[in-house]
Amino acid sequence: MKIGILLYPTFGGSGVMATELGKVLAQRGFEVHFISYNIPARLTHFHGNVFFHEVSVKSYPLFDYVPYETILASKIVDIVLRQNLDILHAHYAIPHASAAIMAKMILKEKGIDIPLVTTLHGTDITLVGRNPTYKPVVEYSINNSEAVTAVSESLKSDTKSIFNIKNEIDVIYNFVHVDESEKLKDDDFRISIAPNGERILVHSSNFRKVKRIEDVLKVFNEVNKQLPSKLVIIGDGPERDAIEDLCQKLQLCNSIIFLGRQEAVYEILANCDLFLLTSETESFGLAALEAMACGTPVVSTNAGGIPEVNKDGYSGFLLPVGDVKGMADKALYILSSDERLKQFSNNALKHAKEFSIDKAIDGYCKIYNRAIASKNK
Ligand code: GMT
Repeated sequence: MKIGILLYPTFGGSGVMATELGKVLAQRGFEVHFISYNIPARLTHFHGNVFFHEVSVKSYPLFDYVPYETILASKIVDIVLRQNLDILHAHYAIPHASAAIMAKMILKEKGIDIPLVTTLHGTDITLVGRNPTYKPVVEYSINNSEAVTAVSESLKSDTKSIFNIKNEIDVIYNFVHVDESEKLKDDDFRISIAPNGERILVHSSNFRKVKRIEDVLKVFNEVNKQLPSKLVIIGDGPERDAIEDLCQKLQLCNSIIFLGRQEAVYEILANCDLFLLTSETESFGLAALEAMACGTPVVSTNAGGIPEVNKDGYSGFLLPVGDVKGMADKALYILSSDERLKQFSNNALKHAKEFSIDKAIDGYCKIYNRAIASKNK
């Protein structure tokens, strides 16, 4: 089967998942065509059966804003015709599903009826998509896709309550690679970050307001008062300056290490003791699952789909959004005993295995076949 995957090429969860999915599909014999304005961040090596098509964004003096969606729709038409694609899979409704809908209409006039599968990732529904500026287009795109998937039950239910949805939404959880964590243990990392044997807490995100990174610092501050610790922060984004200012204000700069964007995220996560996820809303929380897959337990908020990923009292703990004291207490509970930390680490790894690649791929393959069959009726 030849599939066109439309995605954001950045380190955001939707782009990461779309790239990982494409790589595994390619291993299983699919011909995968990634279509985006840049090479996907997680496409770091050569993979057989994988092709990348760059959407080149050309400006014109008349445009204050380049019409990316129009350029993308034209590119999709071009690639479907040239490569003879069987199916399109859009990750994130805006603008991927909507551009694909436009491409489908153009292709239909040429006698090609290509099916579209749209995967909703979260902010395309909960933050951006529900905004009246986008809502009618997002709703139309969902209702005119041959199949729609959401990455959690929570996101499915949000989508149904925000929009007037006429078709089925299947839930396919995000997946994770779990076989590598032991191989990634690295004493040099621990010594360089925590030379005096401190515990290492970690957070990874794109530094957007929704992540409430100020709470990560506040939780860490409480933990550090009682148990000498270090905090590693992976990622970058709009809130970075504000967070670095807060770090200074709390006089924590000697204990917090900002690593910026990193490719080898698993290597870092596998050598930390506890992951903090303080988000206001999160449809799934892929960052938490990646930590768990590295044997790192998670203290998180209970927002959105996070409870479907992090099991309270088992792989970590869930607390209400903004409950800094509660999160700090639970972090201290896990970190203050070697035995307990080991138990939570084992549980986290075990629970991460539930989110297997095989389950997700089987789910997507069924949906691709169903979408294609709907065209042959
Ligand atoms: O929130 C992010 O960091 C990025 C965002 C995205 O669209 O790339 O992530 C969303 O999709 C991820 C993958 O499915 C989910 O794990 C995240 O929970 C979701 N983010 C939100 O809902 C805020």
